[in-house]
Amino acid sequence: MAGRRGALIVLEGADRAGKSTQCRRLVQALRDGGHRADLLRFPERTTEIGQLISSYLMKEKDLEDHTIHLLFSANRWEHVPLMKEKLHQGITLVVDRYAFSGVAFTSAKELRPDEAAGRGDFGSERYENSSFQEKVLQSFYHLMKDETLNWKTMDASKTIEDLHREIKSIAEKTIQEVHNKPLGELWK
Ligand code: Z5A
Ligand code: MG
Repeated sequence: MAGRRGALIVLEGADRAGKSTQCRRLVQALRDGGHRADLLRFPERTTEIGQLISSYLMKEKDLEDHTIHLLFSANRWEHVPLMKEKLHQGITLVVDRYAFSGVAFTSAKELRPDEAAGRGDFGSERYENSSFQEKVLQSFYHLMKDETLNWKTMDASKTIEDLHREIKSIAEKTIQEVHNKPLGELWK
């Protein structure tokens, strides 16, 4: 409907929580329900900045901590004009990680930089070890105290189907609630 904006729906969480699975399912379900919806992910590895980030995560490249932090941030900023345009056009954006990951991962490094690298058992990418992920989680809990953002917590141990139903229902409600509200700005 004319003048209705889309909602910005971000899924955040620890490694392997099921974010990508749920983002894909949500976009499909929203489209099936007649909504206009697009999927975005960060890092978006296809841009030049994204390729640098990807080689850092795959440990092919070493980058200084501030440098990689700013590259993750730049990778989001390079998509902001398109994101705003889509939201104004009434397209809901389902985003697989966003600026909260940027804060949570960098601040987890600052807590104990010595533990940031070199542990196995999770996956082979940088950051994929359980003690680091625990710090990331604490950082997410801290960020969730910001009541200006409409956070909902999901229990990622539920089945894919149950989580999908919950997330879809929250997303549909949110789309209705924000459609005539102006776009806000994060951390301003
Ligand atoms: N990072 C950063 O440092 N700074 C930033 O600014 C940003 C990111 C934006 C890469 O992110 C890294 O970048 C990440 C944060 C950092 N480092 N870490 N960790 P990524 O998003 O590309 O990758 P990831 O999030 O680490 O991992 P992931 O593999 O994408 O996890 P996921 O998307 O949450 O999970 P999934 O792929 O949907 O599911 C994983 C598996 O579990 C899969 O086999 C599913 O079928 C299964 N699954 C999913 N849900 C369930 C349920 N409910 N039950 C059982 N099994 C399930
Ligand atoms: Mg993922």
